[in-house]
Amino acid sequence: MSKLFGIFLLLIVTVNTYGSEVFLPRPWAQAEKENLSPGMPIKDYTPAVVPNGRTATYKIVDGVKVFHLTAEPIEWEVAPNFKIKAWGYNGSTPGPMIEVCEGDRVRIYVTNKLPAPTTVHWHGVLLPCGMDGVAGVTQPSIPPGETFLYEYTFPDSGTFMYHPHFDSMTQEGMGLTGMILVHKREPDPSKRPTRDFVIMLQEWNISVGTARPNTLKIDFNVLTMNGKVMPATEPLVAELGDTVWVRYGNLSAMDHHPIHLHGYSFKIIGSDGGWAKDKSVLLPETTVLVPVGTAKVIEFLANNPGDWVFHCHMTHHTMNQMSHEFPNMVGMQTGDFDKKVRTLIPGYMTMGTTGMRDMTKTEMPIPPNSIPMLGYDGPFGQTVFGGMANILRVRKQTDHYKDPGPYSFPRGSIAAPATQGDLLKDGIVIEH
Ligand SMILES: [Cu+2]
Repeated sequence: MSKLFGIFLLLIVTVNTYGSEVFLPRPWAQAEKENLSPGMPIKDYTPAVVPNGRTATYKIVDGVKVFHLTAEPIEWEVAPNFKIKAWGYNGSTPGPMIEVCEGDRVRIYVTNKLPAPTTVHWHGVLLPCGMDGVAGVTQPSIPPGETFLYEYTFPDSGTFMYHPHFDSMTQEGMGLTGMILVHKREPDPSKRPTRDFVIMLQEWNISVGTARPNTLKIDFNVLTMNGKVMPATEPLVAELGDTVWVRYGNLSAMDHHPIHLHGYSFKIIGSDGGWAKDKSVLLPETTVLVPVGTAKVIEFLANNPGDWVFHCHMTHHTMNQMSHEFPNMVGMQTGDFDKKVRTLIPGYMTMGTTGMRDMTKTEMPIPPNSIPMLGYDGPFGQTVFGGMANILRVRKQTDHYKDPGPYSFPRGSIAAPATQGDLLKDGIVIEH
């Protein structure tokens, strides 16, 4: 009897002391135990595409994928004739995308070539606390000139990000950001997305004619997708019938970006927290809000050919280096004011009286190294539109990801001036 009581007591003590250790699942511990061999592109996953960007290179050492990130000051071209003095990883902002498979073990070396201490936080990745990269809380910061090593196993597929967790306002604001893609191991390519695009959203305050982002400001005049503004953004190319994923990450300082896609209805199938369990119950959307510090994955079937813009729907985020101090000129009657001023300043023109279109005229002299009002020139003219925007080109046939150029519209399918006959037929009366 006393022996039985002893066992009972031991059980209670065991459960109380080690209960949480035994029963709470730690995904990374599970993944470490499984000890899978490194996931391979094509065989295990279809590599994603980073428009305007790059995928990080790695080598495999004893079954571990080894990456090396260097945080450093860089010169970065946001658009032709506009280079900024940013901070990046391995020469770019955002840094190269880290692309791995669920169950992959990685060793990531981080070299600090910045003038300040830094760390790297692996945003959204479920990993042991000591690898979380928070300066002061989980590790000492990496001093300038030093290299730290992070080592962990990715338990889950998903869309994650990386960025410093030391003076984040300055360091992320200067451009230290990057995406992490962890693919599901899927041997059957037909069960994978056909095209998988990755876009990091960032925002910058850069005064016209200067090159250094001002990270102290909380309003932004340069809004980028993968470090570029439209018209420098590389179009996404898809073929009719493709299942397309677009994965957005947002490491802007202050703004959530509602990214709207024309011509399609899509579903938001994942975030940096995981995947939707049942896609059939998801609400169809045309705009995905990507809040600061999140990633969102959208899925759609490419069934509508054409050139479809997608862009942040905050209209100020689709204007390049617009000054918020510009006087409000809309509706102003200038009379013969321009003619009079031209006697003093040849070529003078009052701008902005009908909106922002005047500013996009290419003959306008602009300060060196700036993109004030740089807009997208399409086959039909100027959109007065740039910044956090891009185009999805869907075609019947594509040459992989090669830009097919502007869409050739089927005859008679373009909005055109109404004829007298049209107006008469439908009884439309224009009042003069
Ligand atoms: Cu926006």
